[in-house]
Amino acid sequence: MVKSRVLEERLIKIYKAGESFFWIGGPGEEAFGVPLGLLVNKGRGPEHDWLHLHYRGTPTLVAMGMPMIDSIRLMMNRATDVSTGGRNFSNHYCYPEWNVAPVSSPIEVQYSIALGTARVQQRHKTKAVTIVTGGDAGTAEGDFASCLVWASRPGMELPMLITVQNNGWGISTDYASQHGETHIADRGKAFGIKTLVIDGNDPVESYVRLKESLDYIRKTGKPVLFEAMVSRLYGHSSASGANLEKNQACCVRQFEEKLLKLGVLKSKEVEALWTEYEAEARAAQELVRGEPTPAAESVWDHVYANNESGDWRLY
Ligand SMILES: Cc1ncc(C[n+]2csc(CCOP(=O)(O)OP(=O)(O)O)c2C)c(N)n1
Repeated sequence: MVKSRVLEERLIKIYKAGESFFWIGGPGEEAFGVPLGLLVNKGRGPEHDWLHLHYRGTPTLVAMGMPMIDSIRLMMNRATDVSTGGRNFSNHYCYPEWNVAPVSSPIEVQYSIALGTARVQQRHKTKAVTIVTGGDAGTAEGDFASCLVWASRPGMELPMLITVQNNGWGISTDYASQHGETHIADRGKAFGIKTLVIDGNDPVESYVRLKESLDYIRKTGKPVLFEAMVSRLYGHSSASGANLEKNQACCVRQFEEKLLKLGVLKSKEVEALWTEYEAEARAAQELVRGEPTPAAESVWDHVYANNESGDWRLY
């Protein structure tokens, strides 16, 4: 959680220093995103979990082992960026080797795209799960409703962990003025989908409930609609300033205080952790500064699946 937070705060500094064009990311969602990343059955192909993340997915990928420098290369639009070759913006990751689908800028389309990989997993009779994430406001889009319909057809249920990270905002529109339902997860009940709402600022609760849900999906092949209440720690994006919102709960500091009180960690160890990750992030930024931006000829790369064999029917 600390590693992901330090990385995201470094991305914001890069934006504020004028070394990037735009920032959007996941600080405030570490207590949900990190447990999710730790629980993924990571790999390529239908035997492994598929991830259809949105633009707040850094904590999940850091927990899966993404090096900090990958995120910084994407942020600084360098040709060395493994996700998009420097052609997309922050947090728009893509890792085919881990079944991580490209993050989409149009919100919510990932919920209907995810149905496809879940259907493949079902057809291959694997124990793998398709995981899809998104925010609360986006659930107003038809793609979210389509996802609930197709994931729950009787006898054809799909192995999907459908998550909503509810931070109470859609840019500047507040949750309370838009939702007649008490919880977004309640919508799943109409489709017979197992639902739950959790405190996404508590990493222990997140881990336990995510594990239970993934175990249930692997066992039954049926979907779960999982709503995690989270913070939006630096506002929506750089478009709203990317400044620390002091009235929002900070899951990293809260968990740190808990571990200090319990004697699991000493304050010196906590300090060392922040310092070590800060040094790693700075060194990565300095290295990336010297790397080239994409050449004009690469403009069509990654528009269609590129692979060595030329066969794009990979699955
Ligand atoms: C189809 C589409 N409509 C509108 C936008 C502009 N937009 C980007 S983020 C966003 C708000 C999303 O809010 P929410 O789903 O709650 O996620 P959050 O950003 O709060 O995590 C909007 C409206 C977009 N990117 N795509």
